[in-house]
Amino acid sequence: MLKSPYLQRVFDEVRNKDLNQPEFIQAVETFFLSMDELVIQTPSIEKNAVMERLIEPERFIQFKVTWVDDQGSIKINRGYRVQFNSLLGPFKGGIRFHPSVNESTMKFLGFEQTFKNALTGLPLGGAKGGSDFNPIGKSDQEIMRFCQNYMLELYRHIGPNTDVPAGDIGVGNREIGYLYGMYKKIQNEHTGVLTGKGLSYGGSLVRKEATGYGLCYFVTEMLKTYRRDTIEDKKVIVSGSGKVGYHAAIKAFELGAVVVGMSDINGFIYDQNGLDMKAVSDLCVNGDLTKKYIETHECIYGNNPRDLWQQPCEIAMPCAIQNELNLEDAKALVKNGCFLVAEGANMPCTLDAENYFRTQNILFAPGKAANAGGVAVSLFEMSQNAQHYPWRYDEVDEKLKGIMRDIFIKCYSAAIKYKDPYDLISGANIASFLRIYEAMLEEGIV
Ligand code: NDP
Ligand code: 2IT
Repeated sequence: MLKSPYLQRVFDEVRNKDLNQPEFIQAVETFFLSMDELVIQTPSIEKNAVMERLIEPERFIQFKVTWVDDQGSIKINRGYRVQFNSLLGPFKGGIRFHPSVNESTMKFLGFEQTFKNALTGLPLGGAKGGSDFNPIGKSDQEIMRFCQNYMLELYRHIGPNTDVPAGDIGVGNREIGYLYGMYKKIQNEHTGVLTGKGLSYGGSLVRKEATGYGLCYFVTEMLKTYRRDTIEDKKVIVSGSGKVGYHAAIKAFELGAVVVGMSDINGFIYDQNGLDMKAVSDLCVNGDLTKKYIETHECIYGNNPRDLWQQPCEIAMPCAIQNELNLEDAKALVKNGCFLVAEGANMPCTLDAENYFRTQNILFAPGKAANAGGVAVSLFEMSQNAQHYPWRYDEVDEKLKGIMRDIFIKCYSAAIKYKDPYDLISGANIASFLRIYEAMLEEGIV
């Protein structure tokens, strides 16, 4: 129940209208819960119908992707691009290939991306795209044919100053390469239309590491501010061992943390003395981390990735997928000594898990702030493409650190001013909202 009758009315309306979109409703609810007092204190938000305007995507594109598998069978998938909000800059956000992709997941991701991108302080609107195509078990040729056919429709909706997609779950360097190759063939031009490109054709150094590294930089700022401490010697568990999880684990280890647990779709691995990070590094390259790790290492293993949350740690970094950590998992983490949770994934914690952490005074880094390093370096990639000049590794890494520090300060300052110093969820929502709200008023009713 929201305190502002206006917010409650808008929430009831969207819940009725988008009844079959639970992830989107969840993202809106979390956001509205942070905005309650500010909306009551600021009548112009209602007068300008700001919330109604914010929760409606500017454009929702759905299209058919037809492709042929290696056996010659014709396959049909659904392709999407949701161009959520362009108040601050061109639409920007990743593409996800995963069977769970549908209207609801696309809209929640586009909505979150809008606020995340606002927090970076950079000129970026919010978007997301994807398909229910499942890349697991597909051959390289099948992946290429799918990507090419997806781009055959997507190309007409994107452009370096219109909408710039990137990777997400199931879309990495290989897929971005195939997507970019097809875009270039159709448009006959090399532009910064996708980010996360290979280094040989316009990619940026540090882009592939940026989300995971940025997450650790954000956690470092939190530990310094709230506990006058560092990540050194802290026991960390990281779920997911893809682009985000792997690089978060590696950076945490480099900074002196003890990475005790990781997971992938097949299960989890846990060693209270710390995983062998050289082996993790070698195995993550080809996927299947958990299955292969247990062939050569003694450790605790379970075939349900969710059971990772039952293992003791001090810092938990959920870096896999939405709603991977529920109330029961949250209780187990707290009981076993976890004092900080940092979201590398988008909305990995359910709303009741998030609320439980709050009641237990757990330090909590919301995804839209803590995982913004990836999209920030994407903007650096766009800048390098526009300049036709690549930046050095240390230059990009320093800029990433600066951006993560700034995001933390923005969230922390807004939390102090509008809620309480520990409420970074509200801090992130309010700080990003204020930037978008200012642009909305200045750009008029469009
Ligand atoms: P990847 O596809 O590279 O990796 C996803 C990882 O999660 C894989 O290791 C996968 O296992 C694992 N996984 C999937 N489902 C589960 C599950 N239920 N439990 C445990 N592990 C699971 O994706 P990314 O690393 O790019 O994205 C991960 C998250 O981070 C997503 O929420 C994404 O939106 C978010 N994010 C990504 C950014 C980016 O730049 N890539 C930026 C900001 C946020 P397996 O390999 O076995 O399938
Ligand atoms: O969720 C995200 O921020 C991403 N998948 C990265 C988006 C981007 O445009 O780099």
